[in-house]
Amino acid sequence: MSRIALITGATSGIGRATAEAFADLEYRLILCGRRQDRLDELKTELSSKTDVTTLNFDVREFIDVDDAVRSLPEEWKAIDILVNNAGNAHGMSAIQDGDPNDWDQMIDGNVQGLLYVSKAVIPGMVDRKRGHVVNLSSIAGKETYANGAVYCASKAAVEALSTGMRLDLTQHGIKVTNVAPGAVKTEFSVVRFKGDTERADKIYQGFTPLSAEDIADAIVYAVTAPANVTIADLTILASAQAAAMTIHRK
Ligand code: 8X3
Repeated sequence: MSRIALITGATSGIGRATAEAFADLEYRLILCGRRQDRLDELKTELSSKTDVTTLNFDVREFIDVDDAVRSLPEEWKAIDILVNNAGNAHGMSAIQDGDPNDWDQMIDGNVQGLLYVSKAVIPGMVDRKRGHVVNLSSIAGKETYANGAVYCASKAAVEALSTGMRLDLTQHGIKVTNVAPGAVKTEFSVVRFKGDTERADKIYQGFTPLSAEDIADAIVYAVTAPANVTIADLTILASAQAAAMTIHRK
């Protein structure tokens, strides 16, 4: 039987590319996001390849997350793969200038949200004694850079959660993969810079950044590894990138 994958933040960027790659594998897809129109559009696009259903919730509201996952019909409940992709950067400034609302969005979305979806999905995996959790961290979870303290802290938390989940879940037959991308050209920087596309575009100038599809390829590698192999941690940088903020630009 085809595997069932639940992807958060599925309507854009890495989430969308992962949904498309999983559709090519004919995985049955539970696409999650906040924008029903975009979920519907993606469902229509991918339905020619595989079974697709959608769940509309904000990962930051545990009750909504839990209700949505519980509402899945019986034939969708046995989730094999959870891709904790939803998350974003909000603002980029020195700590003394940071906006607490931005901090809330990053901590609530990237950390609490990941936890809430995990809480709604992982107990079923434990009962079934199988599953694979893929957490989207970042190079920012491995190194902290100036003006990014809170975003980096939120991704450092994801790193710790991936390790902690692996410690707790391995004995239950569940794999955990931590994926840490570097500079990926998606809506990420536009969101980080609050719609300032000029500032966002500058991030990717003078080199070839990663694409969302590059990261989806890595996720496919992890989830298709043989049963005896856990891809624990993948750090993926653009070829011109030596570290988070060390990029060789032409
Ligand atoms: C996104 C990568 O380096 O902009 O998580 O923080 S970076």
